[in-house]
Amino acid sequence: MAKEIIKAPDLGGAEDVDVIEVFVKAGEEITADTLLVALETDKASMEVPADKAGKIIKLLVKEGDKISQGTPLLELETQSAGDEKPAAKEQPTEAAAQQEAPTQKAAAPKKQAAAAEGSTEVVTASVPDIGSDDEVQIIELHVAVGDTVSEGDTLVTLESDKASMEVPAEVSGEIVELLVKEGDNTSTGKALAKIKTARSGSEPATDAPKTVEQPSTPTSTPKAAAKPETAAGGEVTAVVPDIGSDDQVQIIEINVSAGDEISAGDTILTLESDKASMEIPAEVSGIIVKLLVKEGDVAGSGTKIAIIKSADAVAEQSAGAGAEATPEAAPAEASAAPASRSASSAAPASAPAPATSGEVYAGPAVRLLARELEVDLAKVTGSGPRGRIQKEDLHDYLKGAVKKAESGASAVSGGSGIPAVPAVDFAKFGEIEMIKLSKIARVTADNMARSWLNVPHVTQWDDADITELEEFRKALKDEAEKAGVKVTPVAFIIKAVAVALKANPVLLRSLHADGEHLVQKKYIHIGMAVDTPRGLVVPVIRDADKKSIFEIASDIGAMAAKARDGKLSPADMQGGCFTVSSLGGIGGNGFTPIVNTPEVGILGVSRSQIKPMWNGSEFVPRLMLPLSVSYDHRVVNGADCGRFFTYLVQLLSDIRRLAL
Ligand code: CAO
Repeated sequence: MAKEIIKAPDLGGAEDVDVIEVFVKAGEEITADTLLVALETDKASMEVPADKAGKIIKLLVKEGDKISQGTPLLELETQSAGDEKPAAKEQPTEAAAQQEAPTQKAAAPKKQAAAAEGSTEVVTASVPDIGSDDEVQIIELHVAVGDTVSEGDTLVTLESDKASMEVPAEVSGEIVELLVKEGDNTSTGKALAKIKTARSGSEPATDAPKTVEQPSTPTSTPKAAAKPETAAGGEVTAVVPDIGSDDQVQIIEINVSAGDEISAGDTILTLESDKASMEIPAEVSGIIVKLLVKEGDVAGSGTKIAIIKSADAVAEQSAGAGAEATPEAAPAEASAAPASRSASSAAPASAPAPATSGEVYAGPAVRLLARELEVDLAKVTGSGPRGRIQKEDLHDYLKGAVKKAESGASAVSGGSGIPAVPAVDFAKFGEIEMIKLSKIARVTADNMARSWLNVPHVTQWDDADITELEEFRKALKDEAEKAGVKVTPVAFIIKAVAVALKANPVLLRSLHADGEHLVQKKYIHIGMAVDTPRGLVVPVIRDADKKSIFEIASDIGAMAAKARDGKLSPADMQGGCFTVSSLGGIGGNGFTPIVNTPEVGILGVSRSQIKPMWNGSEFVPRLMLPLSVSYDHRVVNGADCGRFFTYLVQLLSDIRRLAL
């Protein structure tokens, strides 16, 4: 056992980087690759993994802090030296002098140690030409020391702010040493791992490890587009830059349209090979006059992809030209461009923001996972700070999609071919905050949508005269207190509902899942909607027809308390035949409750108020309780519900009838 301070690794030279998320907490046991924090600069976001296993004693950073290389992140109680990842020693955790030692230097002495052994030789796998001198991040290690790899197996995944790429092994053999770890930065030619490979008899033994030349793969990171070709009229032709191979790769997304105004660096399109995806940025600012390729086409280094009228040319044109066409006779697409831009700017404010991968706010690990799972991150709602997409958001999205697919519903529309509600970028209109839905809220949303889409609802209204009921209830106050219960109107309502259901058993039916039978329930369990800080829950009061008002009042108090304390068990919420949803304690004149399917009826209770009622000779003040009942018209006909409801209103208006 030893205490260590885990510090921020090399952040690619960035200083004062924002900590946007802390993934761990004090007391937590972590492994050597647990993600600790997410960081963000104005250019990129990155997740910092642990390099040691152990128990977190104390966190030394919090969300919102700014950190640089070497900033202490947390205090860790490590188990033993054996828990460390081989590359962890390169992570700066000790003195400042060590922090400054670049990882590549740390790898150098290890090369000496990795000499040829017997009939095997050790070769060093390194980063192939990635098409630029820039550093890229290692976002995933696909191998561990001791793994056997075949030629072509992926060793690591690299990611820049524009592309990701997998680096394959050039030789088959056993990984004897990893020279990098996740989160490290690397670049063309840098060593990644040592692979012990069987030497064929004809090959000379090599004492010194050799650096394996990686094949040129279509996985380069085009940080800057190739110089565009300039044509007359200030138009330039954007081309695919050198992608590190002569291969043609597929265009998987076009990120702009003709008429779009773009800035240098904006992504024009995204290419994807079997090993990498890369975004091709514009080299100049201006207006897209014409796209020369479409999604699904293939492209390679030098392929012409778009004609852009440079910003300078646009400015000159609008300064110099009147209403007439420009003398250089811009192509039709060019003159159409401003028109199509103004058309798009006239689109309604609520029009969905175009979801391009460039607009997605997610860290490299999430992006990688999304690619593996073939999830369009633009469709995933982020719950992290400032809407950042986290791994759990991706999982939630997939779970939802699978659930909807399994229930035969459309993933985006809720089923029945109903058009999807478009996503809106609300942040465009003002400050927003993303609030994660609680599990209860998500379940409620699913249940409500399922009921609303499946159940043909009818809602009927009436007022019950509860003047005498209220007088009686108030008279019971002392007695109820002695019995240790609070009797609100809801206890009477649930009792009256139970009696009315017994007299009208149609409302106690459910459609059988086979679609050919009705299930007639011979018990009367009433669900009661309870509003809690975590969302709406519906505990069930069993055998309400057999219980006294005090017993029901006691059940209401107990169930409501359990619900608000989050202590309801699944059994507490199962088996209901009919639901009562009371907003009487809050207010309102009436509402249309949604049937809690597979139940077939639900009563909505609003707030009672004194109203002038005609008694045959004069208006008298009476306390009237607004009620609404919604029912499933597949099972309950209007007349069935009418009889039930009228009887219920009679019971509440004359509670002596409850005793009949
Ligand atoms: N008219 C006038 N006053 C009423 C009333 C009515 N219909 N119903 C209740 N009240 C009064 C009660 O008598 C109580 O008054 P006092 O404190 O002066 O005695 C007060 O309103 C508060 O009642 P309550 O809400 O604490 O208790 P309740 O038994 O009426 O209701 C429960 C219990 C669990 C149903 C309720 O607390 C609740 O959660 N309601 C929300 C249900 C809901 O969200 N439904 C919507 C579902 S669809 O989205």
